[in-house]
Amino acid sequence: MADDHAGRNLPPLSLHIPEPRFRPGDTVDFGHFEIPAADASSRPPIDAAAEAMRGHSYGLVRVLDEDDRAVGAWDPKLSPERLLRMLRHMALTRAFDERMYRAQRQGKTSFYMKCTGEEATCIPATHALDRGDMVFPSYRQQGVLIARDWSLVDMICQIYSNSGDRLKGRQMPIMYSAKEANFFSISGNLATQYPQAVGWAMASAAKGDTRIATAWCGEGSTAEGDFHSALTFASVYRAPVVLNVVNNQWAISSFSGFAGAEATTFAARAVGYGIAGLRVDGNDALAVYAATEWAAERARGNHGPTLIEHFTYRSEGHSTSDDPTKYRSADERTAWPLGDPIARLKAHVIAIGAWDEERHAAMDRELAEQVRAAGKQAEALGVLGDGMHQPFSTMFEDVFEEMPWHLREQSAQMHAERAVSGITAGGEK
Ligand SMILES: Cc1ncc(C[n+]2csc(CCOP(=O)(O)OP(=O)(O)O)c2C)c(N)n1
Ligand SMILES: [Mg+2]
Repeated sequence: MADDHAGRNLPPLSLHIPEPRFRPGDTVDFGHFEIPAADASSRPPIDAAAEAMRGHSYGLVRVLDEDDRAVGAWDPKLSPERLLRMLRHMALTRAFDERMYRAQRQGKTSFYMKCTGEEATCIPATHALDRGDMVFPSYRQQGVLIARDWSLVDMICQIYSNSGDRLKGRQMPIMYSAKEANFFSISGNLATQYPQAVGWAMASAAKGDTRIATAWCGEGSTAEGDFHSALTFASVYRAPVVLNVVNNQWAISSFSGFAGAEATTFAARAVGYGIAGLRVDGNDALAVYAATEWAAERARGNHGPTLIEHFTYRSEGHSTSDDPTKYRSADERTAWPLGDPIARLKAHVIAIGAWDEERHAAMDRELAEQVRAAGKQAEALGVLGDGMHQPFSTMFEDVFEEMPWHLREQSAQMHAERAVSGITAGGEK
């Protein structure tokens, strides 16, 4: 066949390869990032048509202004008691992260992930939900468990895969599961929690229940197919679900541009699916509370799902296995213009006269001691660095109510082979 383009002297096709603005050693300037005024965003009625909310997918819902005051239509007007409880949960999460990070460095566990700088993306959200609402978290939402006053000892036993670990050492450290806290098991397979949350929400509606579902994933994870099929189902059936995207701008060493951030916002994914989208200052605890409250009320009133993008910054490495100095400028953290979420909430409660530096310092000391004591209690039940604390045979249990023949066979074979190697059935070595 003749080549239609022959002789037309067209330029060769090429691809656009995204490149982050700053690399190690670069001077960081976030001047291109326009921050709207804290009172700039309107608060639509909870039954607003999705298309009327287009602007909210490209704007930035904010509440705390430059003088640390709560302003504008989104001010959730929380009591000082509620603000201080949120502040305490955020500070406890940071203290927990600090200690567990050090525990990993001391060889007590193999792996840990911090959420430093992102505490406001899930703790105020949890405060705005009902305790019965189901949470489908990613691996960086330890703050949800802490905001639901879950036992720190239980969390650390899981991190140490010790004899107190309810999950019997079968999950990677930090992949918690807490049914009583309505906190679904964390999976390392990115975005799987999105279809699960939408499915749970649809089942809740099908049963005529009143509980809604929520999910969190990172901005990088929005590139997964699961994210998109979940949004289709959520839109078609108007599932009662709140879908959170934590845009911390990094997916391990890949910057957000590889998930589409150069072309549009993550909240704007909602526009294509015909659902409500809100882009929120993820370091403003009051804005996150207000957005979640709005979306939860919308879902509970059968007005449909909401996609919330929390714009924030991953202050530290992706995990204890990562070294961010290799791929991004060290100045990004300090130059990030939306500040630190704990410092901002603290400044607000001080500005309204409900708190002061002395009480904050005393609280930090108390929380560090609470985490230390929980760590000691968990350590008494063993640490991962000392070897296995659960009998091998448990690895075949608990999936089926009655163990099927092929698992019985595999279990017997394992015990036989270990016996040949001179290892006892429950032995750890
Ligand atoms: C399906 C799948 N692909 C790849 C990975 C490896 N992986 C683990 S975390 C991660 C980065 C995710 O980044 P993001 O979604 O932005 O979340 P963040 O870590 O920033 O919270 C990748 C690629 C995985 N766990 N699952
Ligand atoms: Mg990310």
